[in-house]
Amino acid sequence: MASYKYKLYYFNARGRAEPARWMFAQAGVEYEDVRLAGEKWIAKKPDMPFGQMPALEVTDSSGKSHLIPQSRAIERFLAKQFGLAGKNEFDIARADFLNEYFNDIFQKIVFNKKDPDYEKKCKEFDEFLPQALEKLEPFVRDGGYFLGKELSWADIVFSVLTDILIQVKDSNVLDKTPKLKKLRQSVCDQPKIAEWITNRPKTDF
Ligand SMILES: N[C@@H](CCC(=O)N[C@@H](CS)C(=O)NCC(=O)O)C(=O)O
Repeated sequence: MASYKYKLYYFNARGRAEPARWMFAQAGVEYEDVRLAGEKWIAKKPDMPFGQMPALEVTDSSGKSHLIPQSRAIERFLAKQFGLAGKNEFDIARADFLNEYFNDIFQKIVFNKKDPDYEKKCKEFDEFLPQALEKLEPFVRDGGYFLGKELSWADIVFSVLTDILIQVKDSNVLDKTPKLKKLRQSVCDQPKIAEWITNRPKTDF
């Protein structure tokens, strides 16, 4: 593993930065968890590629710093650094395509209660979600994770996503997909991830 210094910039929320935080926890790698709000965010926004967060600042051994925006680019980068990307090119592609599908699910979650189409979108999501989970269930391999016995960033991103699903839907959301339920539990039971979940800052989302 290259010896880099990491700073992860995001708001004081789990949101789109949380999978990266779980990956740091699992790898046991130190980083600065920078949480910006108000004036501090307004001052920093112009420095952020695309004016958004999360962004990961990586300082290499020569002191040069590299700013990586976009949550999934950050996760892919960390997956490669931490040995969570998959061991061969097809497993790497499998973790990639699963993560694209998780993002499809994430983007359909209706967070904004003030949206005039809130009820309609919630209804659509309620119909979509069980079908999406059913489609994912066969992708859990015999070893218990999406790539088999080996934990990957796909398992981590999925488990963070299910946290949100449990919060916005209900705690039984995975009851009809036992393999996914077990996978999530195995990820949450990883000692370093469990420690992060217990000690992380408490935020609404
Ligand atoms: N596709 C980007 C989306 C980033 C994004 O939407 N960031 C939001 C927070 S979740 C943001 O920075 N909002 C503040 C702003 O746009 O000023 C990613 O996955 O990182």
